Amino acid sequence: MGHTPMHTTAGKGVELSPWLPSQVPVSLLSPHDRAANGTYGEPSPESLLTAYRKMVLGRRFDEQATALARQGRLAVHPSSLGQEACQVGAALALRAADWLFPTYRDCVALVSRGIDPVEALTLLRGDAHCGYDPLRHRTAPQCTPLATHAAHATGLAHAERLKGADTVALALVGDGATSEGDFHEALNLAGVLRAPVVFLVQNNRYAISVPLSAQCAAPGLAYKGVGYGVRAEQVDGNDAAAVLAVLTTAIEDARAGGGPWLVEAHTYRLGPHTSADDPSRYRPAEEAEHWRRRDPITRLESALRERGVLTPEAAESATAEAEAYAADLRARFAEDPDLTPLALFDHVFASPPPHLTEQRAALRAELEGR
Ligand SMILES: Cc1ncc(C[n+]2csc(CCOP(=O)(O)OP(=O)(O)O)c2C)c(N)n1
Ligand SMILES: [Mg+2]
Repeated sequence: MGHTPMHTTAGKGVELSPWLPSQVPVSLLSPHDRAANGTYGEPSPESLLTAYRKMVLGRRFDEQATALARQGRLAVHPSSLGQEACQVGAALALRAADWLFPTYRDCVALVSRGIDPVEALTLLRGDAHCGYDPLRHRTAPQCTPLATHAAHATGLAHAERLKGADTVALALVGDGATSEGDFHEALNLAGVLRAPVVFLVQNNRYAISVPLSAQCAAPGLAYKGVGYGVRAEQVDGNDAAAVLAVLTTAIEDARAGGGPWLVEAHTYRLGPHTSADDPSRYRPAEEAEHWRRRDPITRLESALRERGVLTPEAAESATAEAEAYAADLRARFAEDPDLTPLALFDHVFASPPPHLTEQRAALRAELEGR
């Protein structure tokens, strides 16, 4: 696609259409408007089956993590329930050498990338580090400060291109995070550098208890791209086929030199903000019910069954695989982690400043009972 930025010249208008998203979200499983689907080819039956298995696995993992939080084995759990199509789509659209920049919400994206589930939950278990090796998995630590990782993704994408690699970076961002200054700075820089970075906004309608309408007046979050020269699209975020198709197009276009993309996925957080929240206090039950009927797993499952791609045996085997995965996670969480307090100082500075060296020595002396 590769659009070149055009600036307004006196007396001449600017053709905005190349930058703007489709008027209605792209949907392949239940298309409202086929024109909106444009050039996004339907993913292969094999890749949709893979997405289905990973979504079933991801949901079971997520339910298990919520249970572990209730048992006090995790400090808290920000569930991905309802957002599996976005997170699995993101993981599957990336190549192994690409980089993922996730938030606290995105554990299902982590395990879908092949990160060990115990490692994916390590941070929430009270460890100071992210639990997995970011370099090995080409996955940044889960980011809790909203949107700061959008700038990191832009910087990494730009740096990789300077090194001659064809890496793409994908940053997962929440709807609330698109109101943060860091998000706008990252988009601006990405547009100027034409960095190979894709921002996927999981618009789940809420930033904790704040509905989108109370914190953003834009006609849609995808429209935030045009102001920065970032190509934008919007997609039905509960339609795994559409998410996979749009993200694959965006990622491959960015890789080919087409510049950055902003993709808004319309979805819904079916559970609480975290295991410490009660969403019934701020959102109507009918709203959650409406979205429950658009469950991304049920929708993909029905479509694949109708097409004869998913047999009852294959569905059962996906469920059995997910059960075994959860059982293994439970077993490995039954023991307390072996925390090493001194590790707090690792991986922060290549050459630690003197005051940290001193603090490390003091902690060591305390641990040794000196
Ligand atoms: C810079 C910053 N400000 C405030 C917070 C507190 N906070 C944590 S999650 C959250 C809501 C984020 O909402 P959204 O971006 O929509 O993501 P979601 O939790 O819905 O996935 C807020 C305000 C934070 N983590 N970082
Ligand atoms: Mg949100």
